Amino acid sequence: MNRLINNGEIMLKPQQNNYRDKISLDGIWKFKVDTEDIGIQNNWQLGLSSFKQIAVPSSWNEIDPELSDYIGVGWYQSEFYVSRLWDEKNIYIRFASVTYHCTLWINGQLVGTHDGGHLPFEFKISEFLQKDYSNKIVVRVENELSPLRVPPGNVDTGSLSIFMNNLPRTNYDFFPYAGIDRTVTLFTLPSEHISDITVNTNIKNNVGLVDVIVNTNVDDYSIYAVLDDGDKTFKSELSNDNSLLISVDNPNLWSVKDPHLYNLKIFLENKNSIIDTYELKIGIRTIEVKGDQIYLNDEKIEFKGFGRHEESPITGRAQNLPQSIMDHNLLKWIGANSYRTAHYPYSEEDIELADANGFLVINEIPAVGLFFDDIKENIDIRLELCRKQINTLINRDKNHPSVVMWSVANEPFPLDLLNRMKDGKNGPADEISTNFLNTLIEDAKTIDNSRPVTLAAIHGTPLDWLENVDVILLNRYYGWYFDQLDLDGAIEKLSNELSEIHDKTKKPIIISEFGADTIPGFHSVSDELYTEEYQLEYWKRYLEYAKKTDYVVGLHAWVLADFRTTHSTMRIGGLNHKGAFTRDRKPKMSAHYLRSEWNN
Ligand code: GCB
Repeated sequence: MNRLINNGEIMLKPQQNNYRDKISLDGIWKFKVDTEDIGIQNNWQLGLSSFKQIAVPSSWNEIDPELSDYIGVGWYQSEFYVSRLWDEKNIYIRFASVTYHCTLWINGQLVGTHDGGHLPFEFKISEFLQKDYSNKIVVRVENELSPLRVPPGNVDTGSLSIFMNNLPRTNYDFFPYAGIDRTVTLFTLPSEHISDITVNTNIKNNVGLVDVIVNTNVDDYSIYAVLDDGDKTFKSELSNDNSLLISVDNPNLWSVKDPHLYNLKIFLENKNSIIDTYELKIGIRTIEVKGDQIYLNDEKIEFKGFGRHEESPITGRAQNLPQSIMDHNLLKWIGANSYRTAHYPYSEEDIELADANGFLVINEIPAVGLFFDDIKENIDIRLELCRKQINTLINRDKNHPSVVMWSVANEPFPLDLLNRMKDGKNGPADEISTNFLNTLIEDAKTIDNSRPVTLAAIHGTPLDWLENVDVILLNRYYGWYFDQLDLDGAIEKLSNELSEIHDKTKKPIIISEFGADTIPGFHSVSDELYTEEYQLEYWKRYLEYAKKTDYVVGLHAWVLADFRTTHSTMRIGGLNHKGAFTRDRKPKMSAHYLRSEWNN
């Protein structure tokens, strides 16, 4: 059986140039649900005899009322021809994301499998293809919730979900959409090619230093790079090893106000002729943590923005470029400069938009709902999945200037969570969970030592877990889940807690979530939960507190827009209503308030 090309280390995003080609397989595919999971034994991999239509990419739960809550097995089928021009080429297929488990057959032959959503994977398929006839592609997708997956579901102990009584039983607060949810691409590579590029930038005495590491599958080669921004061109020396340096005098730095991008083109040569090229957009910038502050290009930076969800009606969690652009426009409108990819990696296009729009992105793996009240073997399974996700995410996004931080988890649940929450104590953690999180932090720093690493911590998180992060992210709901309607008391508790954490850690703090469910159109002249007035007042208090607290270097309101989650008594209409915008992106009162504050 073909295997994944490499374990977590994905290839460069497909592109079209003189040496490479690509075609999209997106469109309307055949689709069949397999509630009894009988497809394999009945040879559905050879072709579906009956079917409905489905869009690729999409989340099947949003487009078929019968499948709204269905997260079992679904089968996809399509057909494609490969042009004669590709005859001698190495041909690959790339899925930008399939949630959660994917099995691929081409012309009835098993090509390979992959686990985990939100990140790309590829298979080499040249040997499975036929000439003069179309090629049949069949994909089995399965999204069952399991405590042994990341993110986990159907968990019985050690987390909040048992009290939420939610359905489907995720261990997290968003809907577990299923399907081929991002684009599917066929692409070719020259047999001798550039396999990876890593760009790091630095600034010394007004010279931008662009360090480029180029990996190839060739033994004897030379490489060089050309950087340009339309106005000026900078070229590296020719090199016979894998590193290049380009110096840029008076560089146009990448910043929030002026997200200047350069085009970097790498040339691979063998015996003086070019055999491959690859282009990417880069920004020259630095990001550093010094003391309890964060610096972009040596200037203190304050994060203003949101935790988002990459979802909307009709497309669910699937790639939706108009929605991405709209969300970026709303972030600009409201005066935000930053967002976190809560709680999974977003599409590559979304991050490209952030590069172009000057947003500071905290990029998170799908490690949400992690719990440790379990046997060591199971915890280790989840650890390995998270490690692979970090590896893949960093490989995918390491060259984006907008990505300024890696988040290795959202709200891992410490043992004894509920008691910790009740008394607000963050006493010591057990060794297993601490080692787990330290391994993830260490991995991220080893793969990429140019960016700060963090995790988003729930109320009651042990301080031991924050020892190795560079920036502390705190999700806090004083005034909503705690101290409802008592915003004075809420802010006092927030301030006391953060001051204690800061005293002990001396690190920068970002309040990475704070919010109140708000039903659009609910109003009251007196304090009332769920009203637009309460959300506005709640966010106002947090903003006022942060303004006067130097070590709070950022606020990410939860959440940009209302989003679909699981059914529970906590979630009216199956939605989390903490958005500044409704799910169809209409502003609530508080959106106008944030806009006036953040544009000031
Ligand atoms: C959190 C979670 C987020 C939830 C949010 C809420 O702490 O990180 O996923 O949606 O709270 O609204 O309860």
